[in-house]
Amino acid sequence: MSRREILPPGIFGQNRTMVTPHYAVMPPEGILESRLPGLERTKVHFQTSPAMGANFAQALLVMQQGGGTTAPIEDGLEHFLYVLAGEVDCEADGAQRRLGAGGFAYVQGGRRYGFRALGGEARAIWIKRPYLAAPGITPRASFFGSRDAVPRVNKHTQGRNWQALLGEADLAMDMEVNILSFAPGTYFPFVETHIMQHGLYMLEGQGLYLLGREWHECWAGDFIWMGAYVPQQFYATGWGETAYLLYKDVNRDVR
Ligand code: UGY
Ligand code: MN
Repeated sequence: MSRREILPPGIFGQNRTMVTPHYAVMPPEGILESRLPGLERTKVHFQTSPAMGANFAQALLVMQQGGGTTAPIEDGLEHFLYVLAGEVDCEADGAQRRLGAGGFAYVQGGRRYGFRALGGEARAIWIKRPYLAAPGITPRASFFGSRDAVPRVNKHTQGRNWQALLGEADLAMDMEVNILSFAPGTYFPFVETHIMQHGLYMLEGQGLYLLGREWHECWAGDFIWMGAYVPQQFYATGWGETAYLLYKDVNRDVR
């Protein structure tokens, strides 16, 4: 009997999953599905939630043809929906948009919205959290956008570009969602340690992620949660461009 036949897969030598109080690395195959009332023909693969220590929830939604919300969502939270594949018909605050891959919707806290995969199976990243109001600040209204229409900005590091899907330094927002892209071999100029948390979904490519004191290998489809202050650094490997979708809580004081 070969070694492969006697060992269950993914236990010795090849298990990349790591969940600690400060961060988590989760390859997609181990993230089992949930079903939720109000979502039909939709598998919800929760990647993080307050149960992990996160100040937001993030899930991969896999919607069958015709799947999605059965009635408008009204949970008091702000939402972000980013389509990875397929087409999703979304209605938010009375406006409608068919979102293809790279299309997204931001839904202002407490506003009604819904979505359906009418053109076949669709996959999307779903982020939600309570909106943190701030004195004298008017919250931003719901809006739609698309990855292609958001400028790629090179801030400082050669080979590393930002797309700020929800804008940047907008005090009306308490979160950002950015796409960071890396040319092969690119790495951060320093190890970051900051108060903001992250939810990271690897869109394309691969690399090595430093979290705390350990390096983790990450591939497209993986999820990473980074808690506040976790030391972080990324080194893109492989031959093509690497990109990840990155949630970040911003613009609010300690409470
Ligand atoms: O903006 C950020 O905090 C980003 N540079 N962090 C990260 O990619 N881990
Ligand atoms: Mn960071």
